[in-house]
Amino acid sequence: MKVVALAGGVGGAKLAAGLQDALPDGDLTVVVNTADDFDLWGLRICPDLDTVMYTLADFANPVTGWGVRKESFNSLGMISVYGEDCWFKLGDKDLATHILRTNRLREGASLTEVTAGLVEALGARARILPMCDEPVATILDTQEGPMEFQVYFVRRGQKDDVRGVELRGIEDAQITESVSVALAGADLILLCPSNPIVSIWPVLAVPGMRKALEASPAPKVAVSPIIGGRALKGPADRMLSSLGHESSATGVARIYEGLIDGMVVDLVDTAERAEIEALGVRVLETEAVMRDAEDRTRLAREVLDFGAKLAGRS
Ligand code: FO1
Repeated sequence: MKVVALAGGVGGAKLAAGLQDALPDGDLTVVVNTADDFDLWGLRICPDLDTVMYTLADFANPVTGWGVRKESFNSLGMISVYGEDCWFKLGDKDLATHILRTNRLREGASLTEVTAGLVEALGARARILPMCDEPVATILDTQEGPMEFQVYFVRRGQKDDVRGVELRGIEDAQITESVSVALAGADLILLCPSNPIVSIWPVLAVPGMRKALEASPAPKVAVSPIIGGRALKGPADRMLSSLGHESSATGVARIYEGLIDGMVVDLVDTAERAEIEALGVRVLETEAVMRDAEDRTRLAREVLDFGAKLAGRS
């Protein structure tokens, strides 16, 4: 079964790792948010792409979910000796990725091509595609004024209220040939349990993406990142509320209304089933928290079975 999963960072990467384990090699394509990419000290940093890539290639730091495991920070220490503010923790091994990516981009390769090279060298068993090749930047409207995503997320610890979201550069982006081909050949399309506002929405907002998704006859299934009203990780719950959505699985289903055929919710949210089904979305209730590799693979198998059932019905 050919599966395309739309994903952001840590939550999306976890489900993608389960899918990679549950599917035959080569059947999984992950389309990743690149709207939280940014430049630091002349290097192009793509946090979500790297989180997915490191996770699927078994290089990820298991504690943080981002960065490389068994990492050291000597270069960053030296950069701070030069007086720089090292608020974004780039490890020595991780730096190699950013140096090579930046160099290859400067030589003229596309982000899709550069990512494919990195993924192949690291040995992930899935295809990992950026949502687009053009730079897009998430700029958040906060009480402190417009704020770049990584400044909000890392430097200021997600403490600001988000009143609006701008995807700067999105109008000049376009769906890539690789993403188009993957979506056209998909038997199942998944929206991973990533932040619906700043991880999945940028992917959906790439010009041509909605049309390609709607043109695909494959069932589309979202896995709720909100469990019992709370985000397992990150600021998705507070962001949903401050932007006028409900911080619940139903709130997420409403955001995806018209696009998804199915939604996977945690057992603690079974009371929401009727409300979600009223949106024309079928519901799978299961244990949706992924604590370890076993959970990831079990959830992935259940999501795949659910998708296959939906495909059979349509
Ligand atoms: N997240 C943090 O909370 N603090 C960091 O210092 C940090 C460094 C970092 C370095 C490389 C990388 O690929 C990711 C990194 N992240 C860090 C995670 C990342 O910025 C966020 O999790 C995502 O952008 C949100 O999806």
